[in-house]
Amino acid sequence: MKRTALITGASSGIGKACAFVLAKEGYRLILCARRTERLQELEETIKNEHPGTDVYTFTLDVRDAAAVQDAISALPEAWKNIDVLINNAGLSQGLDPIQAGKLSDWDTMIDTNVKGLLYVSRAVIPLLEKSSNAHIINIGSIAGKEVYPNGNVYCASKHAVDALNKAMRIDLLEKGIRVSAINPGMVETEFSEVRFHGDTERAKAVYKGVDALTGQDIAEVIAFVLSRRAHININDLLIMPTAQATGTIVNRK
Ligand code: NDP
Ligand code: 8X3
Repeated sequence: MKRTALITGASSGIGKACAFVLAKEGYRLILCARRTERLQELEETIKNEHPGTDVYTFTLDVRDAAAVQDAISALPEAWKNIDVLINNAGLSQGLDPIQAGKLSDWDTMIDTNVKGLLYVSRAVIPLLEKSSNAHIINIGSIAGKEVYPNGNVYCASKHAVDALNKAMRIDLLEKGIRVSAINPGMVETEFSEVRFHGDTERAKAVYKGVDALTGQDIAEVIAFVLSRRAHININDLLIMPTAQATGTIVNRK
């Protein structure tokens, strides 16, 4: 029987790459994000590239607790058997010292990366409990393993994801639900453009002279983690570009 995966933040970057890789692996896909048009285009492209893939999309802002619960409750019966949750939706806003940080940036990061992940998990876990092979993948970051200058609140939000990943594994142990953290270093996606509020030049400079990871690189690792035999849980992976030693030490050519 085909497994069904729900991916948050599927409209771009790592989430979008996961959708393609899991479609290739034969998964049924539930894809959500805020940008509806992107999701519609994605559904069409996946169905063209991987004919026969079942895809269900819905627009969702993970910061809205009521909308999250309503969307999951409103899933058609055929889509209520969820085996895999990929908590990927997330972002960074700003790169300022803590004494100059913008409160709205802080709220957005905490509301999305921490509270959003919790809201989605709370709504989806009761459905995962019905699966005989359930797995939650939490997308953390190198920023959840170390703190770098001006990373303050983003790093705190990803440290929270690290803690929640561990907490989920404890709380869900008796349910047999696997929980894995995937913590990437630098991945070239829309991440920096979002962090710098649309300043594309500043965003491009982040990846200049570095062979950064791609969404595809991360998605392939996730597919590997998901495909282990049921008694194996890969707890926690830190995946860096070869040219990146820490959050800030990068070998640029
Ligand atoms: P992208 O900006 O390319 O993708 C982020 C995705 O998150 C988009 O699909 C976006 O969709 C979605 N998203 C953001 N806010 C919300 C929201 N409020 N509700 C629903 N969806 C939302 O970046 P990445 O692919 O790089 O980021 C994916 C994850 O990977 C994030 O959690 C990020 O922190 C993490 N990460 C990224 C790294 C990198 O270097 N790129 C490294 C380590 C971790 P939409 O705007 O349509 O809602
Ligand atoms: C994204 C990677 O190094 O910008 O989580 O924090 S970093």
